[in-house]
Amino acid sequence: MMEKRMKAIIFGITGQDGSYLAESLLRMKYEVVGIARRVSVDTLQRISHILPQITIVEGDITDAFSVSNAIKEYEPDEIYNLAAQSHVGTSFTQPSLTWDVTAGGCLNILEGIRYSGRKDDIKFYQASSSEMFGKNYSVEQVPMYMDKDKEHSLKFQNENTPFAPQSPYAIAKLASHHLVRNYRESYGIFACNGILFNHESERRGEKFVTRKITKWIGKFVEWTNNIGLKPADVANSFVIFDENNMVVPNGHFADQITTWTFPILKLGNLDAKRDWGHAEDYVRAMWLMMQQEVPDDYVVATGETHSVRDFLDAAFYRIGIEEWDAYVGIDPKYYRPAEVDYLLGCPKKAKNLLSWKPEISFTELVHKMVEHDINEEAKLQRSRLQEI
Ligand code: NAP
Ligand code: F7E
Repeated sequence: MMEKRMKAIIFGITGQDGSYLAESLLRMKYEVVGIARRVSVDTLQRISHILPQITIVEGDITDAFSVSNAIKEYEPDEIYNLAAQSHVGTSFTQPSLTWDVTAGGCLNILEGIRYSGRKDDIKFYQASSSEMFGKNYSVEQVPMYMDKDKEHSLKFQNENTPFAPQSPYAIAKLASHHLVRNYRESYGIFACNGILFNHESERRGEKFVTRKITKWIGKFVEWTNNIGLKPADVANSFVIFDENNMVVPNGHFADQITTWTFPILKLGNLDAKRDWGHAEDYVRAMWLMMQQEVPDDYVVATGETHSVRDFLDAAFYRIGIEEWDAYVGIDPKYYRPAEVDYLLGCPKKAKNLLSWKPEISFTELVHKMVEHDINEEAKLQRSRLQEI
């Protein structure tokens, strides 16, 4: 007898995680249905290579009818809610939209499951976030690495760390987090929260700090190629024109603006620390949570923390530049009204109960992203030249 194929609905399939999760489920022979909203531009780029293998359904997570209709029509075994207005900075300027999508959307799915007539046959995954911890952390006294008699305090967040959200995004995620727990306890729905710490990739949205940095590096390397220099050689010869914030190699002039100058990278808070992993590792954890007998909430993280400065160090180092200060300017417009300064997740529970561990290190992550964006820019340049 033919074994029944598992069927999953992914809300947020066009996003970074949605694309990796869809690929991974297809590899496991799932039938994949993706809900994508109608927008005036193409949002299917991240999944263009797998489009023939998946079913895309038009729907918006804020529209309760399209959500419940999709759940009724496609009768999934698993539902992954990855849809969100996921940019923390944007949540300060569009709090109401963030609330509707990031909190209301989750409620629409939970209600859709509750009234689907199959509530006991559907497993639900909610994309919770380390942002919910906000300024909070737990502290543990641990032995010093070299001197076992001495202790130092380790600050971390795990499933027991109290939440103290610092942004409209985090508050909306926390509302969803509690809704998931409440629907699990009230209606016996298999619903779990993955409290995922930052995870990035070559497909990361370009407004997040990691990708913003690696995209800039990709463009910068292409520019240095065009003027016949290596990135590290520019470092020895460039000057910065303050008024324009342009990189200009010595002996050239700012009025030769298009060819000989390049805008510096403008960022906000460089001291924020994040626990950064690779998205491919993290979608594996999502699936593992859904294969358990009992639904539960899990922290997914690497257990390491790095500042934005550390990311810059590793990214610039990849192109042979050790001193990057002059290439990076601070623009207060990227500061947030309230910041999350420090995130370091303790993934012990996920390691013990899901046998999950990340495979891609921080340095590998940075290098993968930098190399990808250098190659992408080179490809773009070639296609531009072919058009001429
Ligand atoms: P992402 O790239 O920003 O993707 C978000 C997805 O949500 C996109 O597919 C987007 O569709 C969709 N979406 C937005 N508004 C929608 C609406 N009204 N109706 C239907 N779909 C809508 O985010 P990600 O990095 O993949 O993250 C996936 C999820 O995990 C998000 O919920 C995020 O908040 C959460 N999370 C992410 C991280 C991280 O570090 N990446 C950490 C913790 C939690 P469009 O393509 O049309 O915009
Ligand atoms: O900021 C600082 C910024 O926007 C990281 C989302 O996936 O992870 C993500 O949220 C840090 C912050 O990610 C710029 O102030 C400096 O301290 O890349 P980000 P995020 O806010 O940590 C969590 C877990 C999620 O759930 C979210 O969905 O970098 N920073 N300069 C900057 N950030 C940005 N975006 N742009 C800058 O120019």
